[in-house]
Amino acid sequence: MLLLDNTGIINEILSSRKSRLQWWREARYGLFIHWGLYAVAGGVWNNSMIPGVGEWIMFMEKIPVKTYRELAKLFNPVEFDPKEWARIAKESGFKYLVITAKHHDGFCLFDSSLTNYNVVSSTPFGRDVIKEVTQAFKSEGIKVGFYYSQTLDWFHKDALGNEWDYDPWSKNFRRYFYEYSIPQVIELIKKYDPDIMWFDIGCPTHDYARDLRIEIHKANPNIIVNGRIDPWTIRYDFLISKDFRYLCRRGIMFGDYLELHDNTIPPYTLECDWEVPITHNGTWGWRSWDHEWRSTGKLLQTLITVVSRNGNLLINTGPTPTGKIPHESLTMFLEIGSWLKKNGESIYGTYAAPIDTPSSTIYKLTYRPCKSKEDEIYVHLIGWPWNGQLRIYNILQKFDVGEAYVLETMQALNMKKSGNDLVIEGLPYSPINRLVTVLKLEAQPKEV
Ligand code: JFZ
Repeated sequence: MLLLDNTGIINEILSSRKSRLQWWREARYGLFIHWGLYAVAGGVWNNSMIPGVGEWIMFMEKIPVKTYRELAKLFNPVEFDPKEWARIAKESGFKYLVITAKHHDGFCLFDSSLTNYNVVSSTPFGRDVIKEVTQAFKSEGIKVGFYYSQTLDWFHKDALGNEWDYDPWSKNFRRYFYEYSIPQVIELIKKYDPDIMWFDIGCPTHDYARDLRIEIHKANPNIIVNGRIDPWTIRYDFLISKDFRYLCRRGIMFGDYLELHDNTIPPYTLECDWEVPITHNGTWGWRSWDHEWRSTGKLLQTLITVVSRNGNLLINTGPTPTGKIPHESLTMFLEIGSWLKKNGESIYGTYAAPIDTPSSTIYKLTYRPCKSKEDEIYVHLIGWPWNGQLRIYNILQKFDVGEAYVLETMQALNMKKSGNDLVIEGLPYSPINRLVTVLKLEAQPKEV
């Protein structure tokens, strides 16, 4: 009987996915924030730098709950200003935010009625971070999502993960999942009204994922859920097959889109909706000693490459224990934001171009099909053609190109046909934009 009851709502969840995702597909660029008690540790424990990402320090050092929870008494981010975070995000061109409401350590960055192990009840700071951040970002027109660790919880005796404080054989995962995890997710939805629920690691089985998804849909059918709600077993198959197209077919069950492995860019276009989370340096949560920051140019190229293959990029920053966004992230975010102000139309609301482009080209294409006028093809010059000529391969197989110009200057460009290729001529001998120059083509699809 239970299955028959579920069939209707599951069909509703699946059939409404395309419309639910529309704003998310157009958004393309999201900000990921990992913040919690681990920021106080900052990757250091007992005067040693601890290997592994900062938010995993409790696990890496098998820190007992009674010791780790003492960090809550030190959590007092006196520089925390959610309106400043939101202004920076707006200026940086982010269209959505995902912030850790509860990571694997079990500490809640919101005022939860299910545990006092939360930022309001257990810290001298005493403010509801999720509430203030959600209000500030929504005021800037930025959609808001919550990261929630639904399976691992090193604080809760029945959750998976902590086998140094708790006997694994005495755990009752079902009790944790149905009496704590799902109720806390619904508490987040009812109190703070998120647009996305971002799960992690995966539920142990399809049944858990199904039941969690059904409760979310009942609470708010418009909430987008990422692919890591689905069982982690699917990922293991991928690790063997290394076939991202396999993940597209098998990886999305109760999630709305495929969540790729951290910092993993597929080498080709994926036909499904997908997102990849990436770090700016070597960690998600703050590490005081981690100065291995990726360059702005590298991260902008990553954004362009991801969108050119139909994906969304979720780029992370781990705020300091005082509540500041690291200045290296701030600088990078604003540099990319400045580029997006001039070239954002080549990213937001664009897709992979239906053109067979060799992998070694110095450019990446994005594409916006248009109903009422020519389609728009954007050519992102990752490299620069020293001889002033750019060959765009195979584009004339599918399109007639009417006009070509430099997007940010509107400078018209000469072009000539060469078989199925289009050759742009008269480019200056040095890049117009020091990061990435974008050309725009007005293209009419050929009748097939
Ligand atoms: C998880 C977390 O453990 C980590 O702390 C961070 O929050 C990251 C965004 O997500 O790490 C993962 C999760 C999944 C994979 C790899 C790392 N995976 O599917 O390979």
